[in-house]
Amino acid sequence: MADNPPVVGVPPESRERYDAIKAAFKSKFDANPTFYARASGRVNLIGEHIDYCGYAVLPMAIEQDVVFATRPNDSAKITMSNTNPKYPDFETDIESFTISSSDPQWYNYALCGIKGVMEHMGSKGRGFTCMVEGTVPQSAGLSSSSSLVCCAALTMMHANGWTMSKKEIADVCSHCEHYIGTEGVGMDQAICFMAQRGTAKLIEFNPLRSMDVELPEGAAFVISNSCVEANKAATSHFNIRVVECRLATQVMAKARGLEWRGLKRLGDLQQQLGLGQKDMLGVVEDVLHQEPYSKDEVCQILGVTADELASTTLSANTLTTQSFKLYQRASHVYSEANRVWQFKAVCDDKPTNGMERLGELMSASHASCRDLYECSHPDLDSLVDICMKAGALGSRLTGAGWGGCAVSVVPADQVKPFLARVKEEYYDGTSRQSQVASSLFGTQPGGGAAIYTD
Ligand code: ADP
Ligand code: NG1
Repeated sequence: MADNPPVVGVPPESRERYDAIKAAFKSKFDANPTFYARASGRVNLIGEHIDYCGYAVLPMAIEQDVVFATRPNDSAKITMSNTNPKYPDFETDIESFTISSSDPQWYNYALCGIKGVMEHMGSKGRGFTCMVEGTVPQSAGLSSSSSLVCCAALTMMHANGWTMSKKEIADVCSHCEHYIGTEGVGMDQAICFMAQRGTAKLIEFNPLRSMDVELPEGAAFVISNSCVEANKAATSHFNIRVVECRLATQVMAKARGLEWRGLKRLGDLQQQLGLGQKDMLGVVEDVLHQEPYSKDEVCQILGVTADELASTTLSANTLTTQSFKLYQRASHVYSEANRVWQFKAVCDDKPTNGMERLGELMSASHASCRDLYECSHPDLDSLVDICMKAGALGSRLTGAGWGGCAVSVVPADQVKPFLARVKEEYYDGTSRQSQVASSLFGTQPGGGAAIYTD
């Protein structure tokens, strides 16, 4: 079926890699895999930290991916091994496993995808043995964790002969990472399944839908990793931002006389008020103050106790957070949501200065992430500055931030000198030098998750 993740032969250009994964499987399990699931990472071109507020984002899939070489069996066990020796083997009974949110071990991400599919299908299904290999840089904002979750979900689905449309499995996966304690929802899993080679996608939520975005000819997108790792599940930065956006929604809803308890996303507030995105910046100015809100003040405004706030708004790892920057976070979200549509309009209209316009929007996005959302990192800021001096027309952090990668738009004929200069100024002569090959690379819109067979 056209709308399901495709089941196709291993692409000839990837044959060598898949033979190596197959050999690793054979040497570990003394049998051959019967299929391979693959799910790629992504780079978000613009629209950061707004998916969980209900706003559209604009990512594309990258070549780097996660592969599960798999052999289903009737043992009622899931057995996972990883080609990277830093990840220990794992085996569990399919009937009963728990996912620890306080210990984001690699296999817990896989279990998130497996559990999500089991619950959706209402069946435990059959067991399988798999060898996992991943090439997505980790904790770098390129969605390695979601690739692992989505790949495991796809494996579980195919191993059991179940089928789901791309949208259905993306929806299932978008909630799976909650099992490991991350409050995010949407972008990574949607692009993972809905990506198409050659085009970026504008992705909208509720309901999930996507539109192709043709990037300007002559524009290259280059990823550079600051090499500062930021693990979402092991820290509370990410969930604090989700909660700050919820609180901003609720405080503004209350000020505008709306029933605030049911409102969790800044996008829902906009809908309820029937205003445009830019008008929402006026509401932020009118209602919210720039000084951080204390927990007591928020409780007072909403008329709830701290315990009630915990159940209406907070997440497990934000229960002790005492200070919330509501004005700054809401200002970022509404302005960033607007930049996504401006970016798409430039791609659609193809003005002569299209690349420069995209660059301006990307740089404005970075400034907003850095100053209002405070999700950057000093090394990442300095990498973005180096990219701009090296000839980028715009450069910004991509993904969750607090480290990880920048994405820059560079005229295609300038990529070579750009790469040389960024290498020289950010990587050479530092501890990052040895990682430069996997940290600095151009990228093209890649394809969506798929099942490959020999
Ligand atoms: P990202 O921004 O890359 O999604 P996260 O910090 O959310 O970063 O997730 C990174 C975690 O995902 C790693 O610490 C690891 O547990 C898991 N992971 C990602 N890729 C792999 C892989 N190829 N093999 C095993 N675990 C992986
Ligand atoms: P990464 O870069 O994978 O940590 C996270 C969220 C996205 C999105 C971005 C910020 C998850 C699984 N991923 O991405 O949905 O909110 O941060 O734009 O929660």
